[in-house]
Amino acid sequence: MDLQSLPDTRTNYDGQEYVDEKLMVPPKNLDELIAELRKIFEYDRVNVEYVKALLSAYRSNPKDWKKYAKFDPHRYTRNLVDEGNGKFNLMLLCWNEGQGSSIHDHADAHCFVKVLAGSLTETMFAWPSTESEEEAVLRETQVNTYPKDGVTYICDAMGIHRMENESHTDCCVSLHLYSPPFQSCTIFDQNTGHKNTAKMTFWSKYGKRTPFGDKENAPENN
Ligand code: 2CO
Ligand code: FE2
Repeated sequence: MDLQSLPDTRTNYDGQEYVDEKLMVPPKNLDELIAELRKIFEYDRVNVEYVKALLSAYRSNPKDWKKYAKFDPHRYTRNLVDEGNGKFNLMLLCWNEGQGSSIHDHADAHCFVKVLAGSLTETMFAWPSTESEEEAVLRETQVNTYPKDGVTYICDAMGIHRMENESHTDCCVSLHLYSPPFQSCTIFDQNTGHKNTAKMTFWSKYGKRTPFGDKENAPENN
């Protein structure tokens, strides 16, 4: 799928009805948001700014998403909400106080994030140099904290990142859309730049705990 920001003209484009953010109708609830996302991602090219505007326009309501919000005391959880007719994976990530991810890429996919509760801190890093095999500390490029209803976007061209709930008192819930869907990513050691592959797993799917013994439920190490 060729998913990209459009040039300024935003014309001659097969997803015409989903180009102009000013024509976007705010979704009243999560079901309306999902219905709209499914329509948008039917097209081969998607306007990243339009998707960000749509996610921003949805006002988080815990009634909509609480059935997907499952926490684990030891690591953040990934909870599948919708498979977007094969075009994307939409999921709730649940972060207890202090929980965070490793530093990772997004496997050539596009990643949209909307905070539903609490706040989430993103630290971005430049890709480690591929020219030398020498160990090197990853170079930090940006740190941003997104509050409830905040939206952000990343793809591999922009760098790699770590996400964490830095709060000592509040948990965080965030909605993530990945297109195309992916099942593994590359993780990086901050101090050396060394890489590893990490399998991505779901703690629950459609509100139901992924069964024990299911290979899908192997420990997640991202
Ligand atoms: N990409 C991580 C994951 O899907 C979460 S950080 O936000 O992109 O587990
Ligand atoms: Fe990520």
